[in-house]
Amino acid sequence: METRELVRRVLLAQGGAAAAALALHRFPGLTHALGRAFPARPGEAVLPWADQPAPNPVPERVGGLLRWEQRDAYLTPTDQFFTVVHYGQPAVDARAWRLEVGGLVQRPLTLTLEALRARPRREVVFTLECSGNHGFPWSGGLIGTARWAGTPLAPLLAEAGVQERGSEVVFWGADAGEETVRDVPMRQHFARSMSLADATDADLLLAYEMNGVPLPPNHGAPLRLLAPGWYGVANVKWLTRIEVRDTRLMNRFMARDYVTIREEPPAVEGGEPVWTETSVGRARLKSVPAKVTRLGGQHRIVGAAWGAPIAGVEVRIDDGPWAAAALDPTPGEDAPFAWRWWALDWGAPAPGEHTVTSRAIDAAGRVQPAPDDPWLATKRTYWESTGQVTRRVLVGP
Ligand SMILES: Nc1nc2c(c(=O)[nH]1)N[C@H]1C(S)=C(S)[C@@H](COP(=O)(O)O)O[C@H]1N2
Ligand SMILES: [Mo]
Repeated sequence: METRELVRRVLLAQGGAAAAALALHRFPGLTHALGRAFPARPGEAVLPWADQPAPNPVPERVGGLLRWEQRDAYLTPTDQFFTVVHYGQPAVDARAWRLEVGGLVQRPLTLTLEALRARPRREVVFTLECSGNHGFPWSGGLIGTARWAGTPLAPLLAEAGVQERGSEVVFWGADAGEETVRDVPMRQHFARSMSLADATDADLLLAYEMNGVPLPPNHGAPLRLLAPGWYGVANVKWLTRIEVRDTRLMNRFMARDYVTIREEPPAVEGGEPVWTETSVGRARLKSVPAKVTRLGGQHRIVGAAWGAPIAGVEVRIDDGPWAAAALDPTPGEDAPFAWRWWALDWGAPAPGEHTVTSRAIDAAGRVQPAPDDPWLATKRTYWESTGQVTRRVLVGP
């Protein structure tokens, strides 16, 4: 069946949601309220996955993991949005708080929150994924999508006037903790950096709002860097200082943790393996099956795809052929940093246990790799686990 036809049928099956979805399609601007991509239908049952995630072993650092089966609204409600804190949540006094822009700039700046709010405002719908998502059997829910608002970063850097020598931009958080290197304890703040070219990308925002309310304390109040198209770790919370340098930042979060290490086969036969170590940066193409539902004996697989502009998603049941899923139009063509929801009607499969695997295809034709793809098989660290996800589901008689 043609995808367009499948989309039409899916929308018809959703009844009232269909009109809403079509209306969204006509007004793809981000000022509208986002609808519900493939929402729960009256009377439908969600079949529980047979493979439930293991319990979270680090609740002091990681919380609010997404429960894929329960997801319904397109945007992740703020109080259900996952959190990652490496040094705990700092106490930030919003009135005393200032943002400094300094280092290799001609005109260092100090800005209040009011001054930042008075600057041009922009919104973006962005799916924030921790690079550790799916790195462990418990961690498949480190993801959420919000509508963020803030002011673009690039004009601020231009106003400060980056000096000729400036090549790297460091984003400092208010949170700090003890790091020990070679037995030497040091108290350091959370920080990440980007090249000047990346930091002046027009999409980067200094965000003060999440889903229409001021940024909550656990998501970085009063201000965080919002880097659409980058993994979670680049989105520095509790931002206090932006500093231009002429050297790379080599702290824990750039050069020790969040480093993806690969052992690639020798370049020449009989040679040594080639080790590559890269700092986690831009998001990568990915998808998951989120839930299997059943309504009147008919089954449907619903899931999400993100990390790159999504051109399609394919689904495989057991060892069968790949079948094209229907993409929900939400949130529209102009939101390349937001997840797309997809669905595949599965009919009435034979009772028993089945596996469901999805793979996303991006606008450039790249396909989400299988777990045994060399790109993933040579990876020795858990970050950037972007392989196809297979879930198990028990279908009743
Ligand atoms: N200051 C600061 N910023 C931070 C972190 C942190 O520990 N401290 N964690 C990072 C990581 S690893 C992720 S995945 C995201 C999570 O953002 P959230 O807690 O708003 O979901 O924040 C990033 N920004
Ligand atoms: Mo993360």
